[in-house]
Amino acid sequence: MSFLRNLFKRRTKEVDITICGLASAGKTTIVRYLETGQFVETQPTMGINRGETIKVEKLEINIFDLGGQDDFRVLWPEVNENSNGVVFVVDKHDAMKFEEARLAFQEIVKSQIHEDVIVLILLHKNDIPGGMARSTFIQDFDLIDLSFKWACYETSAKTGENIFEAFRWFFDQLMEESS
Ligand SMILES: Nc1nc2c(ncn2[C@@H]2O[C@H](COP(=O)(O)OP(=O)(O)OP(=O)(O)O)[C@@H](O)[C@H]2O)c(=O)[nH]1
Ligand SMILES: [Mg+2]
Repeated sequence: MSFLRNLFKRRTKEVDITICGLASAGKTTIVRYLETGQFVETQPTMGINRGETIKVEKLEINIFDLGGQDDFRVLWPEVNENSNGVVFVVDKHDAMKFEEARLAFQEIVKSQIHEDVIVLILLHKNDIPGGMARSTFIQDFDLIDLSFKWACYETSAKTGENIFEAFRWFFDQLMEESS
């Protein structure tokens, strides 16, 4: 019996995650950083980009990197509906598009994901000085009222700041959820 239990314990679990956010927020750059451990120049994502499957302990993580341009946002609901975790990326310096980002985020949490989905919000491009402060962002983005398991990190794919910490938290939650 314990042999069987060990056998099952060792089996990997496959999870799907999506990376959403407005165009140019930095989604693909973050995915490439996760894959290569360094900053890589990217092209805008046309539609959906299926990234590499990342293996973390017992998890096999399929990454769906979504194009943020207006035309591609119609594709988000279907992918989000099947995902175990959502990463939402916001360019902390793009004040003009902040409201648009907030509405896109609200749409996801209100109608595109089921209740046990893990939500990671990245206030991104933190290597550039200034931009929205994390505490203001948490308030203005209505994160406090969120009924999901969530966390918000300030990140940079130029310096790698907090990328490991943010995804460590995210993958830990996904592991807990799927064990
Ligand atoms: N300074 C700085 N620039 C970044 C960072 N991350 C991404 N960028 C830049 O932001 C621009 C857009 O990056 P992408 O990763 O292609 O953005 P995206 O969110 O995937 O955009 P779409 O695919 O169009 O939705 C590129 O010029 C990146 O080099 C960062 O942490 N710091
Ligand atoms: Mg992209």
